[in-house]
Amino acid sequence: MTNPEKLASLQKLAEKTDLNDRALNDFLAEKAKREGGRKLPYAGVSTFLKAPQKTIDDKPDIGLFGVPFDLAVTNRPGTRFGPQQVRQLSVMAAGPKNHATGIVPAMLLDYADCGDVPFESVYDLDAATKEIEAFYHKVIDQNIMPLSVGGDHSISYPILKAVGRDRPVCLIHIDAHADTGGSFNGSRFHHGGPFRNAALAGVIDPEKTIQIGIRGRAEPHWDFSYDSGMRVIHIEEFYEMGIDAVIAEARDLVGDLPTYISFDVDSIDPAFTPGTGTPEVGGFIPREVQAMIRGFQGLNLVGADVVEVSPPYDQSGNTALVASTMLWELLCILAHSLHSRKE
Ligand SMILES: [Mn+2]
Repeated sequence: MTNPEKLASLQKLAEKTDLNDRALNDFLAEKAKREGGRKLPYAGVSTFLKAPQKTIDDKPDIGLFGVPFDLAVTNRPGTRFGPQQVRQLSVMAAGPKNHATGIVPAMLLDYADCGDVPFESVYDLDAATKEIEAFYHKVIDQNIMPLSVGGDHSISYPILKAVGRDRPVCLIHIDAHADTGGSFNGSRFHHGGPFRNAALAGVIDPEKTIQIGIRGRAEPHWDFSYDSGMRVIHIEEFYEMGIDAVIAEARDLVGDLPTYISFDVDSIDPAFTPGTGTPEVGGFIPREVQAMIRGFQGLNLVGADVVEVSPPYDQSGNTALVASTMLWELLCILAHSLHSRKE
C-alpha cells in the first residue's frame, strides 16, 4: 500500500475542481453560468461541434453550414444525409480545446451552426447548384466565414463562386480524386469536376492550387489539373516526401494569400472512412490528415469544407466521426486565422 503521507497528498490533489488551464477554466465556468449548467452531450438537438444554433442574420464570425445534397454523384448516393450524421457524431469530436495546438475556438470568436442550405430545386442539378451559390453569396455578404459539411463534392464549386467572387483564392485540396474532370453524361456540375469549374469561373487560381492524396483508376480524367498548373501530390509521392515536406510545400505555394481548404473523406483509407460514394483503397490514416490541417495553422484562410460522408455506407458511424474530427481541426485553424487578422 502507498504510504499514508503520499496518499494524503493525493487526496488533497483530488479535492481540486479547477482545471490547471486557468483561462479555459474561467471561460467554461462563465459559459456554464450563462447557459444554466453543463449540457448533457447525448440530449437535445445535435448541432455541428455542439455549436449554438443561429441564422446568418446573427452574423457569427464563422458559420457552420450543412449542404444536404447528392444529385451530382457519379456512382453511389447518400451524402444528402451527411450533414445530419456529422451533427450527431460531432458531439464526440468537439473541443473545447485542441489538445495538440492549444486552440480554443470559442475563446477566439463566435461560431454557430447556421443550419442547412435551403433547396427548392431538388430534382434539377443546374438549378440546385445556382441555389447553393446564391445562399453563399448571402453568407459572404454578412461577412461570415463558411465552414461547410456536404453533401457530395460538387458543392465546393458554388461555394467557391461566392468565396472567390472578389479575387481568385488559393486552394488546398485533400482528396483521393483531383475532381477536375470535364462533362460526364451531359453535365459538368458532377462531383468529379468542381475544381475545373472553379478555375474556369476564375474563383480559384489553378497555379495556387495543391491537391494532396490523389490516387486510383480515375487518374486519366485529371489532365486539367496538370494542364492548368495545379500541383498534384499523389499518395505515393506524399509518403516519399514525408508529411512535413508536403505541409511546407503547400504553405510555400499559397504564402499569405487568401486560401480555401477542401477535405474529401475519401482521401482517407476506406478502412477508416468506408461511408463514402467513391472509396479508394490505399489512402491516409486519419492522424495524417489531422497533422496536415494543424500544419496549415497561420495561413490566411477564408473558408473550408468537409464533403462526401454517405451515412448509408457508414454502418459503424466511423466515417462521420472521422469527418467530425477533421471539421473540428478545420474550425480551430479557421478561428485562429480569422482571430489573428482581427487583432
Ligand atoms: Mn472529391
